[in-house]
Amino acid sequence: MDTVSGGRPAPPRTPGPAAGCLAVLCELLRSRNEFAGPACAVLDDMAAHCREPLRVAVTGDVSCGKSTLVNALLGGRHAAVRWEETTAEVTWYRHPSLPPGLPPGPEHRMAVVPFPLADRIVLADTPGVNTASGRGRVTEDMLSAASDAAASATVLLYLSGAELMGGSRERLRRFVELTRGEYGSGFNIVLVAAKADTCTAPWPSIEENLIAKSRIPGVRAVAVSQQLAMTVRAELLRPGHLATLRTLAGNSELAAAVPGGWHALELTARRTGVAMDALAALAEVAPLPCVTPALPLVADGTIGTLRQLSGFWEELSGLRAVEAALESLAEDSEVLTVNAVTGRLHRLAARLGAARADRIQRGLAQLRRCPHFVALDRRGAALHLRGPALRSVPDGDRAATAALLRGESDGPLPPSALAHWQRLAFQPGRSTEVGRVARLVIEAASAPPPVQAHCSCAETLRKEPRG
Ligand SMILES: Nc1nc2c(ncn2[C@@H]2O[C@H](COP(=O)(O)OP(=O)(O)OP(=O)(O)O)[C@@H](O)[C@H]2O)c(=O)[nH]1
Ligand SMILES: [Mg+2]
Repeated sequence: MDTVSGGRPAPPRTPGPAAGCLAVLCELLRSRNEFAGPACAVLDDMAAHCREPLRVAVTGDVSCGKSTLVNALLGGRHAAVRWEETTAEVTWYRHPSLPPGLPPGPEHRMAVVPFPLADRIVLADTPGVNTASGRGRVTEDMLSAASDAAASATVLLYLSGAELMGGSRERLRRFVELTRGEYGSGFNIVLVAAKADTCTAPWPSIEENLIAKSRIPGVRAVAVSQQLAMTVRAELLRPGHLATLRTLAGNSELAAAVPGGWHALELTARRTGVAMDALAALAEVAPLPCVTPALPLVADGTIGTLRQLSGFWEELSGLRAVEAALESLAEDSEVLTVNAVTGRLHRLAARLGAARADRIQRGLAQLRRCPHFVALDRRGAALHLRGPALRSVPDGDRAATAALLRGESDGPLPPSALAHWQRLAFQPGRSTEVGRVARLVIEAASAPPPVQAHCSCAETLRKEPRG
């Protein structure tokens, strides 16, 4: 992870030049008299959305462990965690150097925390979607087209159990609609099989099942024990925990009782005269199913220090996989953010009536001619290469094509890859998205990357007659 000295995060990264042009459009619209009133706040937030690192919201049912995961990602106990409905508002955790900004909606608040990924993401903790108190409405608003806060986050970390219930599928489907770009979406969703330590099935099979059940192309899934992740990242491990692990590892009767759960361990501990408070202290920081795989490594000396234990549990917790997914999404922050904010602008236009809608549409049409947007179109297509619709393209050809579309390769596309795309571009019966990607690849293979040094969006947009 990128951190500057002292463990502080590197300076925040903005999504990129196309998002910058979209921010200019939002700011110019906001400065016009005809957009005075409630639309101002929404346009302000859209401009901020374009200028901040990737906005990620952690969502899911009440008490599924959202705040625990947020704390693990933040590396400290910032969000309250309890075994009952707890989180009552949306909190956006942001890099200390970002402008303070205004919260995207009522019942949202901002908090400054220098967490490891703060240079690449802004992280929101949210109330559970199915609260008894009704506070989940603020989260549902972020996922519902009718609200100004809809798609105020670009990426969802959606927590569920090992199964994806109907309500969750419907929410995810709506979010895809809110944030989809030209080439479809789903690339901006990470399904988290939460409290995976409580599941008996192997974690990889849970992840595969979630992806299949979501029926959303492009989603990723990670099984996570957030409790273990928080223990490691919030540095809650103490020498006493390691000493208790050694006691368990050195006593075959006790070690055999651990997989049976707390009750079995308690009975055995009482019989063998082992102190219960030490076992309870260990179980508080590490769910017992995560203790089991550590025991042989403690016994054979592979885990001999707190640092080694911490590294082992960090990997086991699934947190690194979540961070890897977020880092990879942050690489596509520009295209994902522009998709989300463009959708927000279209929905605002639909609510504001014909004259103002026309003004917004003219601005967006102008942006589509901007060289940064042409480049972005290609990056969007590169993102689509990761999805299942293009699995027929061999891996090597896919990698070469992605590099070409991202402007990262100088060389020509291998002839085999070009032939593949030519076939896909004009094959009848192909989905329009596949055909569109294929035609973009062919265009990119024959035309140099668009010049990105300068665009005149801001000047052109400013010349629009004032209302
Ligand atoms: N077994 C297990 N329990 C966990 C895990 N993560 C969290 N918990 C427990 O689940 C309970 C709820 O955790 P929270 O993080 O507050 O859940 P939340 O989703 O933020 O809850 P709300 O804010 O009320 O919606 C707490 O008692 C946590 O200790 C985990 O990975 N495994
Ligand atoms: Mg919470």
